[in-house]
Amino acid sequence: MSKPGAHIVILTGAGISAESGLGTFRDVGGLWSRYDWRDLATPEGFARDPGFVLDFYNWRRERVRAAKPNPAHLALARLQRDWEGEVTLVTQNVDDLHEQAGSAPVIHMHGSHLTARCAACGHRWPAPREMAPEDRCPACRAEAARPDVVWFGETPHHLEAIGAALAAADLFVAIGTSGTVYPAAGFAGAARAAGARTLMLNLEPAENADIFDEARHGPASRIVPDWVA
Ligand code: BJW
Repeated sequence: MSKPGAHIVILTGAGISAESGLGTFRDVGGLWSRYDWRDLATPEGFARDPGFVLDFYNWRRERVRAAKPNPAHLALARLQRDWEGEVTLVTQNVDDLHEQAGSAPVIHMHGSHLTARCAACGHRWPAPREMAPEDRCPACRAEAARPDVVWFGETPHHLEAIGAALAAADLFVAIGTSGTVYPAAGFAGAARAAGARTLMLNLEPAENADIFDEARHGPASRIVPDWVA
């Protein structure tokens, strides 16, 4: 842990939700080993075959709606509530398991499964159970409904607020993320350059492991509560 009053910035990835039954992307059997991300997680793939992409997200949204937070999410919510300093929680995940666990606020840098977005006017609304290519935006009526997630080549959300938190961090902790996708994979380096200590909590060493001062390996449901305790 860190000294009382310290500012802790936490970045979570798919690994924290793995034990809640949601698949990761790059592990053996992960989503990107079974599906081509160029077809499913790029604006070009969506333009080529919107029905295929929406079906993929309809299936994943259904799984997210059924998922429950695990002890790692609950431990972070406890930390955020009880810590005497500031805790900035940034997630790459598009599920709502941090919120279900009681965390607030949560910075969703890659968007959310639970909202839809209009590709024409940017309006957001609660995602219906099934999205279809002919869905209209409730604000501008364009046939341009898309999942409210950040695909490759698109700019992640809230980068200014995240940058400010990294610059002020005393401790940066990455949990359940492979350290392969930028800009998130660069956050540990940015925090360290600004003087923070860096800690990785992951099943195995991440791609960017050399940036961390300390690493603890194991399932998030065990190592996160152990760290918070
Ligand atoms: C456990 C566990 C357990 C398992 N307990 N741990 C060349 C070089 C550098 C960058 C680029 C490049 N070419 C292109 C780029 C940019 C590109 C990028 O980084 N590509 C790389 C792949 C090379 N990035 C982008 O395009 C981003 N935008 C961008 O850069 O804009 C430009 C810009 C930058 C800065 C300022 C302004 C503008 C956008 C990236 C969007 C990523 N989108 C996705 C899909 C979201 C929607 C959806 O869910 O479908 O986001 S892809 C996917 O990867 C998803 C995730 O959020 C993201 C990260 O994955 P994550 O969370 O790390 O999961 P995994 O599966 O990789 O890792 C899980 C880890 O958990 C593993 O290590 C396991 O061991 C561990 N684990 N079980 C603990 N029980």
